[in-house]
Amino acid sequence: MSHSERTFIAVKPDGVQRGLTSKILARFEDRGYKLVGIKLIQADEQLLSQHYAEHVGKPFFPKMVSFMMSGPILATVWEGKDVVKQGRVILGATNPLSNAPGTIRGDFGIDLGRNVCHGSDSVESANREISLWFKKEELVQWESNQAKWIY
Ligand code: RTP
Ligand code: MG
Repeated sequence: MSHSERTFIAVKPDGVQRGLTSKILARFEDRGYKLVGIKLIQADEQLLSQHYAEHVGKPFFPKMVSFMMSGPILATVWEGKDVVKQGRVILGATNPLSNAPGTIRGDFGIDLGRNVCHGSDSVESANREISLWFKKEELVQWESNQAKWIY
């Protein structure tokens, strides 16, 4: 069984500083998604302006960029069936008032800005964001040996 759909999930500076990275990775692993890329990055304004190109010029943009530069970001790429849409479900809604418990944002935050994590909002965004944050050789294609380990 192989699924090529991939998404870009990032733990934002607040999530890294609060020590939530392992919990966030666990939610994707527990759901059955495959980690194919991971690194800690101190993002600069240029990268963030490209990443959030759709928001350049909006009133909240400068504050959002300075928050995203306030510490390292854990950048990850996950692979699996419907991972883009499912990733957004695992993250929770943008509006804190719509966040159900059980989602990352719903469990770990109440703030619209400091919302712990980012997830690509479409397959097109995912492909664009993955190529922005990762070099091709930083993504690892691998197969699980679980069938050989679990009887
Ligand atoms: P993200 O891109 O970070 O995963 O968040 P998202 O898709 O759920 O939300 P999006 O609309 O892409 O907005 C990007 C980030 O901008 C901040 N934001 N502030 N009105 C506001 O002050 C406002 N609206 C959005 C949020 O931190 C959101 O994560
Ligand atoms: Mg977004």
